[in-house]
Amino acid sequence: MKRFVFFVLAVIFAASSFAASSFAAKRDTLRILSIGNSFSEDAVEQNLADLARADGRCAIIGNLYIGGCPLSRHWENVKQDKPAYRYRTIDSDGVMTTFKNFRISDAVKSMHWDVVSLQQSSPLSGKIESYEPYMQELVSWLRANLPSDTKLMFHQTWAYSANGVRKEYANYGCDQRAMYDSIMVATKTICERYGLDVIPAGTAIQNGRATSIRDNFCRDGYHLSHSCGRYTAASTWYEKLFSRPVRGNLYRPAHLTAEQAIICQSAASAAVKSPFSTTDCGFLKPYGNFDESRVPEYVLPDALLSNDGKRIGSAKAWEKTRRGELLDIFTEQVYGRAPQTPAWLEFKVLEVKEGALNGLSTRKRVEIVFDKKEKVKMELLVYTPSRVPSAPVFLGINFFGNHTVTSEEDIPLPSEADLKRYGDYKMVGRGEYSYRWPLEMILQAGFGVATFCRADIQPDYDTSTKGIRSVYPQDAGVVCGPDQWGAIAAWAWGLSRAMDYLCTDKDVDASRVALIGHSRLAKTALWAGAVDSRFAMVIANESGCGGAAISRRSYGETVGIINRSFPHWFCDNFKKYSENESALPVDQHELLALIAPRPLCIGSAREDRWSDPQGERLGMEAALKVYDLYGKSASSRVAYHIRDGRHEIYPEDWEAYLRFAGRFL
Ligand code: GTR
Repeated sequence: MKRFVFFVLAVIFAASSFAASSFAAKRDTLRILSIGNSFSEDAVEQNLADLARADGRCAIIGNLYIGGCPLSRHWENVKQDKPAYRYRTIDSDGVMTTFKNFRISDAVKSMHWDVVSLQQSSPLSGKIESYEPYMQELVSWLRANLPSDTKLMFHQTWAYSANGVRKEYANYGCDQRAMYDSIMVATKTICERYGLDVIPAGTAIQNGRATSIRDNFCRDGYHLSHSCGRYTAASTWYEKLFSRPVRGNLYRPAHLTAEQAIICQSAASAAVKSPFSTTDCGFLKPYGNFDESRVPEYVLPDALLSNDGKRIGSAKAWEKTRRGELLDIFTEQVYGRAPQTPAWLEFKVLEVKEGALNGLSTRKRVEIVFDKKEKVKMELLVYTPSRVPSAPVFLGINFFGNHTVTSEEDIPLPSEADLKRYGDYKMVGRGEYSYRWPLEMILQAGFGVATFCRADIQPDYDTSTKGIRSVYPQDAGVVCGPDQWGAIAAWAWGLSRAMDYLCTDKDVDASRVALIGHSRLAKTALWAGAVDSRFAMVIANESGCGGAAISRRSYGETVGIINRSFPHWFCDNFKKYSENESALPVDQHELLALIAPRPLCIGSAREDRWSDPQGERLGMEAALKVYDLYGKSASSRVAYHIRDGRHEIYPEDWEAYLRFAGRFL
């Protein structure tokens, strides 16, 4: 088996690989082997070969991958000649091949490498004591087994996002600068000790963080984003290895603007010149427009003009033609297409507790299972007022887990398996977000609350290998392509599945379920309310861009900014409208109109200019046209709530929302 794989590999690399070349003499083609983990995957697997090709060069790449692999384990694998790697190769045509169960020794022998890189796993990257004796062993083994002209290098990895949530971030006091500085000390020491050249991706990322891209280089707090993050690391590898200026290289992946590409290239190039300390590359300009006088002139799409140019003049015509047209456009161009209600759905009531919260509530924990293998299931926490047979309920997603919305000790913490399923999720303390869910106040007002954690449905980073998006197969063209659902559509789908359960709970009046959400989860509440008319009301607190705010205003967070910072929230088609809002076939007032004639409350905070309070209010006002179709009093079902202060949801917001809900439910 081992021999066979080796043979296949040799054939794949054939033409360009075995003509021995010296690193110094022949730089047009470089054969690069990385002994790494997911951080080398981020750096070498996506853009490096393309950058080389755009510059008339060729990078042949091998990445020996084990997720999170530290130097100690690489050395163990060498000693035991363990077939422990996923080995991914990119040949001279840019074709990627994956080999399972691969040995370092086979990869090392498979071709005449120009460069071989080593790296430490990120939790240990700034811990110099963790490098030895493995570095010494690995360097001497590699030197003994590689041709003398192969250059050994060290891949300097990056510090986590400042607000990173990985638990190992604590190794650095959860301080990005401290992590960066210790990586510099460790990599400089190691490179000097073994006479290695450094590939300074860590410094490149840090340089980039001081530009207008800011701390948006990681997709989950530590792995690089598929846009600016990976591009910056690959640019660093390119300039360092090929000794070619990366600035001006014409290759840039989709979703990266020309301006971002030059910033990433500049950050990389500066790092190659000064690998162990940051360089100010400039490019720091206000991120987003906060100046009302710079809002461009725009014309809002007319919600009451159908695709074939007919004027919609009645609620009946709206429901018959126009509503469906707008839903289709939002699905295809903004949020993406979600699968149907699954044929197989199971509700497991895990616990019913009478008299919870000092007697105020009946509390239930309900598991909703979507697939027979139970790969994805969600846990709904439901509070209904004690001894009320059929109560109205607020349904909303929480950010960090059901245990964070309440201090009750008997709500289980997420298990290790849950955290893994969520994708290296930080455990947030019990009750830490209870101020966002004033349960007693809500229950005393006669309402229940149902909530689940966003990551239970879909982790909040750029992945389709976890969460519900990984369960629904990329089949039948339903969920692939540029209208493949993003995380907001996935979370909204989860809200509908929670509703499926609520319809079966006798303590709940399913005709009086109000959706509520804050921020990204307010965008989600709006979309869920638009798609699923079983929801009787929608309350969107500070939903901003992609929520209630008019996109054409380009104020605060813009379509371009949100697409680059959170590429996974919307479908790929939405990327077409970055810096190009006037081309959008819809604007967000039409999303709000899709909720008509049901009650709708839009909430803003004055200091939350990022969410564009004015744009949220204008969105709401422009939606009234559709409510008006339902008669004189219909617009009284729409309300706008604004308070002083910053982006948050406080009990005082809930007071306003409870008053609003009390009028209608
Ligand atoms: C911000 C994002 C906003 C908003 C917010 C949140 O970083 O730019 O669109 O959704 O996150 O969800 O907290």
